Amino acid sequence: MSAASPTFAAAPSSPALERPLAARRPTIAAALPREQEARLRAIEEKVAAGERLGFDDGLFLMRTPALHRVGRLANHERERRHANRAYFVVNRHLNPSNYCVYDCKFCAFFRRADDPTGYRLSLDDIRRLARDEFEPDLTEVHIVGGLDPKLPYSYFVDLLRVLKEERPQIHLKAYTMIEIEWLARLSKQSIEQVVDDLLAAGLGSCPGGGVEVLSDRVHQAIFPNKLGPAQWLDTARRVQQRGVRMNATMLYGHIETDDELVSHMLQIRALQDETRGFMTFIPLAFHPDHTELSHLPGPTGLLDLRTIAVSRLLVDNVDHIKTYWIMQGLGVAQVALRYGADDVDGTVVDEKITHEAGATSPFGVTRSELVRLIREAGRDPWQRDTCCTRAELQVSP
Ligand code: V47
Repeated sequence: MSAASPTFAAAPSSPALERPLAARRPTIAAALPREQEARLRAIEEKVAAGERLGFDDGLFLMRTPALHRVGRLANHERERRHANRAYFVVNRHLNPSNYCVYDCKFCAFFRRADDPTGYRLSLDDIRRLARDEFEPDLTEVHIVGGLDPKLPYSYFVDLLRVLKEERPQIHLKAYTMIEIEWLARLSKQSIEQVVDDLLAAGLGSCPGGGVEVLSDRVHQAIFPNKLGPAQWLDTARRVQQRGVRMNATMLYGHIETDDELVSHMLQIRALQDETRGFMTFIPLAFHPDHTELSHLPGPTGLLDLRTIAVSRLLVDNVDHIKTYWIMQGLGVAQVALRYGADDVDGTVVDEKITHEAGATSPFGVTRSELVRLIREAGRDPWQRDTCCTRAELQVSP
């Protein structure tokens, strides 16, 4: 089912698609000049006193050479909230179609309408998949796909219904704000009506993808046709007010600046103050292969760890920080559990979006492998349900 990756012409020359000079990353150092040392101490004291960090604090943490101190601070905060637990879920991904009307420059997964390498699963395909291929201990299906103009509104609703008919116990984490807004336009209904239809069909919660970076500049440069920051926030607010919980992601390691990442985290934090509907915050590491941004190097392991740590410290009102091992790699994910992350997503199975863009991580791991990796990192593996309302220690793999 997985289609061959498309190739793109030579890297675009537009300055908007380059990394800005302001995005240069610091080198790592243990000792700091006196003024910076005082600044970091002040932040450490704020965290110890339970005081909220601000924009300037976040920017300092994104730039200080003392990365490992930032990690230690985030780890302290993570252990205060979750002790030695590392949560995971037994899940799999389902991408119903890769045809998409949008053409985001960071995406290698989508296909244009006339591309023979595209695919579209029928509802019968999905029923067969659920019947024959879903693992017996699966608790969550993560559903996200392209905005395929050939699929009617009823398909998106019936897809949930079919899965619930086959496997009623499984939680359906389905459709990003991009899809929800598309479905509202497609059906000429309000966001609220769409959410009600999806809930009636079996929607459990929404995944956090599609937000990318909440910055008008980045929006214009790399995903101008898709929802921008204001519309994404408005849609998320309305979906949460309808009673649906969701995650929030942040795509980093492309053309964004540190200011834009910090601003993104604070915008999610501000919405969470209002709605309390976000379950998990998930930094997503950009993979450049076969995208229109393939001239960019993508993030390093150090940026992965820094982004996790700063997320833990800034997004103080979202309970969980997830290291998405598919994108960050299993090795970084293990270290991230000591840099602020308390969740390692899941078994995943059949991941396509990142692998189309050159990911070298496995397509999924078994539950016992995930348990082993968590234990090796010195954490206690706690299997959870999607909304983390139930979690239990895994005594044996
Ligand atoms: O929306 C697309 C991103 C997202 C690339 O909610 C890319 O629990 C890196 O949102 N390199 C899909 N990232 C994945 C996602 C997700 C993953 C795990 C858990 C949850 C959750 C959500 O991946 C897309 C987009 O933001 N993406 N292309 C790329 N080349």
